[in-house]
Formats: sequence, C-alpha cells, structure tokens
Amino acid sequence: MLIFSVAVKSALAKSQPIVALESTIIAHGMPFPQNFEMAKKVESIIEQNGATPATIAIIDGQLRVGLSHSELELFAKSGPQIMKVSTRDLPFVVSQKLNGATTVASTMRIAAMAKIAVFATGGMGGVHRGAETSFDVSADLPEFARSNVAVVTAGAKAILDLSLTLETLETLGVPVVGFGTNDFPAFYSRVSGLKTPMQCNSAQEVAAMMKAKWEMNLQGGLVIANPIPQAFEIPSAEIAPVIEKAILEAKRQNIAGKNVTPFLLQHLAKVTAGRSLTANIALVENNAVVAAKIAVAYSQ
Ligand code: PSU
Ligand code: MN
Repeated sequence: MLIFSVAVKSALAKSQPIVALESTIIAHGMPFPQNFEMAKKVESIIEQNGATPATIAIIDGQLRVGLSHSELELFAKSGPQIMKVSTRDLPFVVSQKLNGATTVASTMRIAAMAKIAVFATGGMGGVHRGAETSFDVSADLPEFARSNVAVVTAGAKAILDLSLTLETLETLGVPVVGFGTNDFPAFYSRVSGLKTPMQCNSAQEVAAMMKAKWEMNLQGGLVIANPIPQAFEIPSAEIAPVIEKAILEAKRQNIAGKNVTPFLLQHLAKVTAGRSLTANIALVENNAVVAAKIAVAYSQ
C-alpha cells in the first residue's frame, strides 16, 4: 500500500530521523514556480539539519512517501488541477487510481502508517470563522486526535477562528506546544493575542513530550506552534483588515468546502502583492528546521 522512495526506505530501515511534508501546500497553497522552489528548498533544509525529507502524495492511487524532484514538479505545475485530498477523500482517490495532493490530515494519517513521527507544514487547518453556521471545521483537527504525529506549524492562519480552534484541540486532547513562546502564533503574525497551553524551549523537550504521550498510549498527535521569523512577519494590525476583506470576497463568490482555504491564500497573495506568499514560504522553511531538529532528537 505504501510506496517509499529509496532514501526514505533506507532511513526507516536504519531508524534514522525523517520529516514528513504535505503536498497540498505545493499544489493548492502557492503558485508555480514558487511552490516548486519551496518544495525543493524545504527538502534540502531538512537534509542540512540531519533528517530525511518525505514528501507525501498520491500518484496513480498509490500512497507515496518520498518524492523525486520531477514528481514534486508534477504537483507544483499541475496546481489546483490535482485533487486536494483530505482523510475523507483517500478511499476514492486510491480506488480510482488518481493523483492527489495530501492535506495536513491525510499526510498525518499516511505518515502514521509509515511510522514517521514528525511532520512540517505551513499552517494547520482549524475552525473557520462563522463555523457556528457554516460548520466549516477542518478535518485536520479530528486527525490530530487519531494519528500519532507531531506537526510543526506556524500556528493557524488568521483566516480561522483561533480561539475556537484551540478550544477544539483541548476537547480532542491534543497538546498545543508553543516552541520557545507561550503566544499562539497566527501564521503571518508572531502573536495572535491567545496563549498556548504549554511551552517547550528545545527540540529535546518536544521529543521527550512525544515519547511521554505515546508511552502512555495516548492516541493522537501534537501541535508544535512555531512563530514565523520576525523579518517576514506581517503584524496582525496590517493583515487583519486584508483577511476580513478576503473572507467577505469568498462569501460573495459562494466559495465553500475545501475551496475556501486555497481561495483565501490566493486572494491574500494577490492583494498583498506577494508579501503574504513570501511570508508563507519563510515560515514553512522555518518549520522545516525545527521539525528536523525534533526528528533528530526523537530518534536518539
Ligand atoms: N497551510 C498553508 N498552505 C496550505 C494549507 C495550509 O500554508 O495550502 C493547506 C493544508 O494542506 C491544510 C489545508 O491541511 O490547507 C486545510 O484545508 P481545509 O481548511 O480545507 O481543511
Ligand atoms: Mn473546510
């Protein structure tokens, strides 16, 4: 069922550190060619920090763990033409032998199947604003209650209701750890005004928490909230009104379901003249560094 790249297979066999990466961020989160450059750069950052990158995607219905550069390019170039695959979509895409870009939720599930314990993303999904009427809660959240994977994320996008997202994670029993901070980061901004329930200050501390959680057979993942580097931050006072407008525009165009997040990201990149995209790339790279360090610490 799982098809590993040579590098990932060898790292697994030797119990060497591995960091999983998602493919929705490539196909649906960023435009070409920045998405292709980002995907290659993030993999090399993980290698430089002592771990093996494993980008996860579905090709011809096969669950692929570790992609070649030409496969990364396929996802980067095809963009939204490739299906965005969350957990609910897995049986369809596999049985129909289709290609699919995996979200945080489905990447976590496949990483857990592959026994990969650490995953770097940009920003996880969460409870959308207005969820009390739209019921739009990302499948990423319930997946955190199921799959044993630590996910390094720049908090959650401010297109979400961050307070309800944290409440839901608490209900699901998911630890939310601020990495070197007790402020819950808001993707483009280092602080959201909300606190993380706990803080770790090193990769070793996070690795020890992962071990403690799974030794107790506490099912599910951990959210490692890692703020965007200062130099790339867009302060919330600046980005908040832009996000408000983007959400209104999505409503006006009747964007719903899985199209909401890609629409908002694309809209923000357009109206900020690419500044949100530059920020997005910087925070993913920063998450890759931390994830690799956690994977190294966890393997020791
Ligand atoms: N963060 C990004 N870019 C993205 C996403 C997150 O910086 O493209 C994607 C992830 O794959 C995440 C998904 O799992 O958006 C959430 O989508 P939804 O809200 O439809 O569950
Ligand atoms: Mn949704």
